[in-house]
This record gives sequence, C-alpha cells and structure tokens, in this order.
Amino acid sequence: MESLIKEIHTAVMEGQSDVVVEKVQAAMAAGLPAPTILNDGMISAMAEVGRLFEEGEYFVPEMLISARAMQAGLALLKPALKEADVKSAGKVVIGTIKGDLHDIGKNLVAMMLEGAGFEIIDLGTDVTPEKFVAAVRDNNAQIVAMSALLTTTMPSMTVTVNALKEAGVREQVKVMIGGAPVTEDYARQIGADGFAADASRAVVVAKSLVSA
Ligand code: B1M
Repeated sequence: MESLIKEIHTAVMEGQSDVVVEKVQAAMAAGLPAPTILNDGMISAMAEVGRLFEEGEYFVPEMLISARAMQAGLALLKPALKEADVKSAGKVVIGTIKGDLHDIGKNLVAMMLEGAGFEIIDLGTDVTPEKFVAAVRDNNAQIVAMSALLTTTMPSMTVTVNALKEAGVREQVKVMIGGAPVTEDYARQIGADGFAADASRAVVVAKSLVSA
C-alpha cells in the first residue's frame, strides 16, 4: 500500500502521466482512500516540485509535465474525492486578461492551484471584465486570478478591478495577478490583494489570501 503511494509520488515528480494513471487506478482498486492518494501521493509531490523549482533544480518544463501528470491522476480521483467530501481550499476564478491569448503560464498556475486543493473556474484567454464579474457572482468565488503576458493588456487588470467594484462584489473576493510583465508594485498600484511571480508562489499567495 505504502509503496503504491510512494510510486505515485515519484511518478508525479517525474511527470510520468501513464505511470500516475496506472498507479492511481491500482491504489483505488486496493481500497486506498482518495484523500490519502491525493494528499500523500500527489499534493506532497507537487509541493516538492514547487520547492525544487524555487531552488533552481526544476524549470518550467519539468513543472509543467509534473502538473500534467497530476492532472491525469486528479481526473481519476475527482469522483471519489467528491464522495469523500474533501474540503475545498477555496474557489478561484482564473483567466488571461482581455486582449491576451497567452495561456501556458495561466494553465500552469491553474494546475498548481488545483493540485493544492482549490476549485478552479477557468475562463480561458481574452477574458473581459464582464466575464470575470459574472463568474465571481455565479460561482461565489473567493479569489479572482488574472494573468497578463503583454504590457499592452496589463491595463485591463485595472479595468477588471474597477468592474468588480462597480458590480459591488469587490469586497467578497481577493484579487491576485501575475504574468511575465506584472510586478508587485503594479499589483499594489491597481489595488490587487496579491501578486505571484510564478506558479509555485501563486499557491502560497492564494493560500494566504483565503486564510487572511
Ligand atoms: Co507572445 N509575446 N505574443 N506569443 N510570447 C511574449 C509575451 C513576448 C515577451 C515575446 C517577446 O517579444 N520577447 C512579447 C510581449 C512583449 C510585451 O508586451 N512586453 C510577445 C508578443 C509581442 C506577442 C504578440 C503581440 C506577437 C505578435 O503577434 N506580433 C502576440 C500577441 C497575441 C495576443 O495575446 N493577443 C503573441 C503571441 C504569442 C503566441 C500565440 C505565438 C504564443 C502563446 C501561445 C499560448 O500561450 N498558448 C506566444 C508565446 C509562446 C510567447 C513567449 C515566447 C512565451 C510565453 C510563455 O508561455 N512562457 C513570450 C516570451 C517570454 O515570455 N519570454 C511571449 C512560459 C510560461 C510558463 O511563462 O506565461 O510567464 P509565463 O507564466 C509564468 C509566470 O509569468 C507566472 O507563472 C507562470 C509559471 O511560472 N504567471 C502567473 C503567469 N500568470 C500568472 C498569474 C498569477 C500568478 C503568476 O496569478 C493570477
């Protein structure tokens, strides 16, 4: 039993999706509880990936393939996790800002957040302020997460923050932003609650925002 969890852990760290699928199926068939497989096998592996990334031993490609491997395992666990009533870390509405089609970093952030137990409502790319507002209302989200890769699309983040205020929902959500040209200073300037420079930091920031 324990060795299956270890094998899942290693396969997530090494980004071996097919092995993760095979071992998660075996663990479920062996009767291991879904939260144990998730927490001890997968989330702990992603935490390790995040640590290795911060230490410069893993790079974006490794993080991305680990995240994909985790997604493959998560897809199998999802129905069982619902039954087991695992408490969500919070709901996050995420999207790449209006005018911007870059989604690799945003997807990575969404995957890492999902891996850390957040429920993700992914609005995709080129997301208008109106769509962000509607998604916050419809889903009763705790966090709005915006990504921008172009200096020309960054101002849409301010427009979205203002749209949340105008719609009267700004007080019920925390806003976090990121993306290559985005900075901590910029986040402060536009009245966002948090900024993260990369996907592993995004998990830390999101956790601190929901517990604040
Ligand atoms: Co574009 N592009 N691109 N591009 N592109 C950049 C961003 C650019 C820097 C390239 C360059 O000139 N050196 C430049 C922007 C210049 C600027 O504004 N300062 C640029 C440009 C100019 C353009 C076009 C305008 C080119 C053109 O058509 N003339 C055009 C715009 C299209 C549009 O969006 N409207 C365009 C198009 C494209 C492609 C479609 C071809 C493709 C995107 C494919 C896709 O995403 N599906 C593309 C790509 C691939 C890039 C580069 C090469 C790589 C981006 C990437 O995926 N990085 C990029 C150059 C670069 O960044 N060095 C470039 C990997 C990814 C994992 O990192 O997205 O930074 P990143 O995400 C990181 C962090 O930023 C952070 O975490 C992630 C993981 O660590 N993060 C967050 C991201 N979002 C976060 C949110 C958070 C927290 C952290 O909280 C909510």
